Amino acid sequence: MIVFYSEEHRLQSGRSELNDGQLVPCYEKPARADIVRDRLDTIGFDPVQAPEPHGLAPLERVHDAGYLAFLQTAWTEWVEEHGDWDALPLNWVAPGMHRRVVPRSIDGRLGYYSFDAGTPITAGTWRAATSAADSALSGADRLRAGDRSAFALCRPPGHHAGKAFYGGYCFLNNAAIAAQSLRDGGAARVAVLDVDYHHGNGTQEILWERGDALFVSLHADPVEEFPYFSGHADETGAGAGEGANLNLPLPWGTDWAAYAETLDVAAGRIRAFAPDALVVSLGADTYGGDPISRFRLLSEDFLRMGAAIAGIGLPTLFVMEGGYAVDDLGVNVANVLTGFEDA
Ligand code: FKS
Ligand code: ZN
Repeated sequence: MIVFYSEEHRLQSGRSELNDGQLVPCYEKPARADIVRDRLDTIGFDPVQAPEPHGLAPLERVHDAGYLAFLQTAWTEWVEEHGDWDALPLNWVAPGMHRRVVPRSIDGRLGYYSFDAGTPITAGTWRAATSAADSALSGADRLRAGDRSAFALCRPPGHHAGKAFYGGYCFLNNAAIAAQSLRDGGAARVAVLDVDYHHGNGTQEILWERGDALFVSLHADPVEEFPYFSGHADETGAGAGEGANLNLPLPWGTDWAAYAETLDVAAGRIRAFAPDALVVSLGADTYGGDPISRFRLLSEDFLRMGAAIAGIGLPTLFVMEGGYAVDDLGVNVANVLTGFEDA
């Protein structure tokens, strides 16, 4: 399984996020990708390659042009206004207010295009985010060339980013961009399986009306967990996409026994959809030791997760999402990949 990884991930290194009422050091930090890379080296996993640059076109297939333009200039505009400190939004639209007019003010536009205060835009955000999308796109290229699997070690992550919004540490939706690229490369149908602890609200929004792309997600129930306003079981898609969205919310405290049963349900739905390829949004924040999450998977459970995903029997692109127990993240992510390969 080829691994795509870009050193440019380091350019996204935010100083702080707003968490539990305090500005705290960002959980989503460069050490996350480093430790996964190191672990793959240690176990002698398949080669790591830098991604090919794919340019703007494949991003424009998924994201709004105005949003992409905003992301490219936001940092420069912010620094001119406020100086050299992470750009964080402070205001959002509420019911009865209006989104008709895109604010000219950079502060107004940060709020317009985001949904949380945990996702700093920094000097290197655009380059890091595009390098992650390039890794996902390079992985999709490998599947198209006939590989059984590939791993895109993306950072920053992507599954909370929608057509025209960022949040939850995500700017460009790497998984959706890869899925779209597989479609454009000739796959008639694709499925995205999201095993990150948090609901992939961005992927859901992007694929909501799509009958050619199935989105299936296991995640902490939004009644008690971020992103709170997306991820309920009755969200099933609309229009041509009605029935092509399956949310499987699980309670805090979920362990492997309950998780595995639900993963079976997910696998059954994916097989019934009969896609040509599978994209896995791979977060390891379902781990019991994760500092911001509340599931109870053990490191060896991730081997079983990889084997279960292999059992779906599809060409599979793994795309890195969350996971914040940095010391154990390398082992947990590598376990999914080796569990898949050894199945
Ligand atoms: C905890 C607050 C948590 C934000 C959580 C973001 C999760 C991001 C992620 C991704 F995969 F995108 F990285 N706030 N008190 O793990 O889903
Ligand atoms: Zn997550």
